[in-house]
Amino acid sequence: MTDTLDYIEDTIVAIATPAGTGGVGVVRISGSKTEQIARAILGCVPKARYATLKKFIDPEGNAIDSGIAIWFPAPDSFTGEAVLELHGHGGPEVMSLLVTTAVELGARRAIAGEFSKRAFLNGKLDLAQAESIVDLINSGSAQGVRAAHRTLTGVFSTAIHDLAKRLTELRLHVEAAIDFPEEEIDFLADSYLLEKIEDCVIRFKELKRKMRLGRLFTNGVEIVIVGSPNTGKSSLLNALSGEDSAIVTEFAGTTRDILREQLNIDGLIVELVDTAGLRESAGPIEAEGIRRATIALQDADIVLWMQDATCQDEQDLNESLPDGIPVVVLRNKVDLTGDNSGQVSTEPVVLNISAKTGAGIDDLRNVIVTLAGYTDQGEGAFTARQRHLDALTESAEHFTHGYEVLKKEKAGELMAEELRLSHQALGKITGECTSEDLLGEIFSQFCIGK
Ligand SMILES: Nc1nc2c(ncn2[C@@H]2O[C@H](COP(=O)(O)OP(=O)(O)OP(=O)(O)O)[C@@H](O)[C@H]2O)c(=O)[nH]1
Ligand SMILES: [Mg+2]
Repeated sequence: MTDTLDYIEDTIVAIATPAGTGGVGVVRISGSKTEQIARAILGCVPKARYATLKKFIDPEGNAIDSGIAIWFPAPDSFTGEAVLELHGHGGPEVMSLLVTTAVELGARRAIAGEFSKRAFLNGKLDLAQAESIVDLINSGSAQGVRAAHRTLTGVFSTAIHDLAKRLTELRLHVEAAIDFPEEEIDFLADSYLLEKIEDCVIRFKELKRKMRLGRLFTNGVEIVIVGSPNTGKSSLLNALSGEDSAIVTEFAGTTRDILREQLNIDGLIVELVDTAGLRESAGPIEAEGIRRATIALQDADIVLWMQDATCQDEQDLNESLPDGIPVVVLRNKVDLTGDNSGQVSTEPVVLNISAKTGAGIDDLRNVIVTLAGYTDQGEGAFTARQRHLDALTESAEHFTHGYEVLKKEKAGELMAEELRLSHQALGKITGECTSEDLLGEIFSQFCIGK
């Protein structure tokens, strides 16, 4: 922890608003020297948590700007340290001069995520809450914003703490029983114990379901359209996005580069990828396009396999598709065949569509939302990340293993140990049990000034 202590002694400064020009720009300073820096720049320490109009003065006594200063004495600030915010005019040069002035007065430029890391280290936020700040800022849908905000306010962390509390109670119960070795303990006749175990099993399942959904808010889903040339892949990209982004022609082999469009389907963020048509005989440029299409397929969460419904001998792409990824077969151009549009089979999922007229496209949207596992959870939804899901899975595995050894071998000690490990894995989510390396990795994804 020496690293962390050294690191937290510095006073840090950064521009908190985006780069470029704007009506207002904010410079934030946090740390033990903030009070003396405030005195130098403002001539006084402003009244705590009040917006005070002040001149901002450099060390030579020249006024840089006039604006609003807000002073947050420790520990009542975002970072838990003394913080000064200078709201000036949002020009790059003004902002840069304010930062340089703070540096001359003893602050150092903050690195990415440093303010949030301090908030975490000072117990203002747990790790899941701190991560949700990035998710909130980057969110691409209104539902995602609300879910990230719920995580920030602790809805997700409370669910984790609640489960952790139940694991502790179980562990104490099992440990208390094994403290009396002279008595023959029949754990499986202990209805209190069995009820608690059952309750945890349900909670693990429910949390996993909510976290999978939560991960959709942060990651979205990647959907790759593949198929033979000229089947209408690019037309579908245009139909789903409502934009004329991809070139569509009647010639096979039109698309070569990978094309990406971001969509928002009822709050589900989708990265839609259009690729070159897959075929054996292709020139060098198209062959490169096909190679890229094959690579794009490896990252797909869902594959849309485009077929031309007017064509009898559709080539079989099964070999090229990745294992275990849901595939939706789309029979396109049904405006020419006269077939009804919409879903025609569920196993495999097959839909009749027309990228040209838009028939069946709404059905496709519904299928995508269902396959992604996305449901509008309203008030209950929160954001989560793969890291959180991995920790929950690890925790659930220890729990299940503990229960199994209890059932098979009546081994209370082993159950207690597995419960301890299960609890410890949960702690990784909120950061009670996290290495310095992981913290570094997490906070480096933040922007500077956050
Ligand atoms: N009638 C009809 N024509 C369509 C439909 N979808 C696409 N087309 C036509 O089919 C031709 C090929 O469409 P694209 O969208 O370029 O097909 P693609 O699969 O992207 O083709 P490549 O990029 O060459 O692999 C164009 O002439 C489109 O207008 C449809 O639903 N109905
Ligand atoms: Mg195309």
